[in-house]
Amino acid sequence: VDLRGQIGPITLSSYLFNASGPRCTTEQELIKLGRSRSAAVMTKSCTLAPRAGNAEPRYRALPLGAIQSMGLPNLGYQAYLEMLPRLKQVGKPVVISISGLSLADNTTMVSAFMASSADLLEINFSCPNIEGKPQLGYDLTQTRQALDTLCTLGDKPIGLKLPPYFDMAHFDAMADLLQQYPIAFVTCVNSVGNTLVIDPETETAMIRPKGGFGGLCGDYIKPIGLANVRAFRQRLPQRIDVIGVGGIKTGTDAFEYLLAGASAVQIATCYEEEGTSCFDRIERELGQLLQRKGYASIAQAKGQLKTLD
Ligand code: RRO
Repeated sequence: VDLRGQIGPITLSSYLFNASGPRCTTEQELIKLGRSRSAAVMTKSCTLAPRAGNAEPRYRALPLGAIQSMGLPNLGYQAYLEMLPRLKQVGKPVVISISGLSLADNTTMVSAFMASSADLLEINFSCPNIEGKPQLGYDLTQTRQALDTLCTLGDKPIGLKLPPYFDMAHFDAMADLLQQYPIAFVTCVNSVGNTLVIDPETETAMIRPKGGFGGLCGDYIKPIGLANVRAFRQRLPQRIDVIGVGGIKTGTDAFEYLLAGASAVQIATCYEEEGTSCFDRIERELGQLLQRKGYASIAQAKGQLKTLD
């Protein structure tokens, strides 16, 4: 079975790679990803300056996923620029995630990586965990302003990491805006922002930052991710790939994203919990499932979801 995925002009050796976030901050972690079955190396979102992130505890595993408010801990964009030649030596696409705290910061970083050996840029419009910084993707005017600038900075393919949307009018409005720009892909979805998980025994919030509000991840959000992939696939032109993320931990989960129209998928919480073996395992499970169903390739099943009317 041909399991190759696609992101814009780049063909991936398989359908799965790591999401920005877990275990992709240090050079050691990124080299390890490079040597794994992950089809690409995705970096933790970077900012202009290095950041330690929010106070701990800031990540808690839950029965069906996790809640976290990491607060953008990263080495600063110059460290990723500097290690890029060594990351590239592993011989697979390197995707740089960029999450500036302002449009000026994003402009500086996108310009710098446009002149680097990075293969793709994923600009994060959806971090929910920085106090005083609303998720850009929930503000159409600011999203337009950002794209007006960021799309003029170079020819390298760029994509956007989007927050989850929950209303058809919001899918319509964002898709209508995005198709006016030369972007190569969108990644759906970031964590479901500003959720609250309570430990009833101790009567306490599970994480410290922001009074316990944090991004919900894992199994809890798979139906939200699937809906966002499907809704954007139905609305965007074919030149824009939709990358799926949210609650993928088995080959069957990846297959559901494939039916919804994902060109590739990213693994976050499962990779955090299981490590790099998740890429081999899920790839094998997906291959076996496609074979059993008689599909010879990703392309044959992509977007083929059936509905009941
Ligand atoms: O670092 C984080 O707290 C974080 C980021 Br930048 C993001 O985009 N999504 C998320 O769930 N956490």
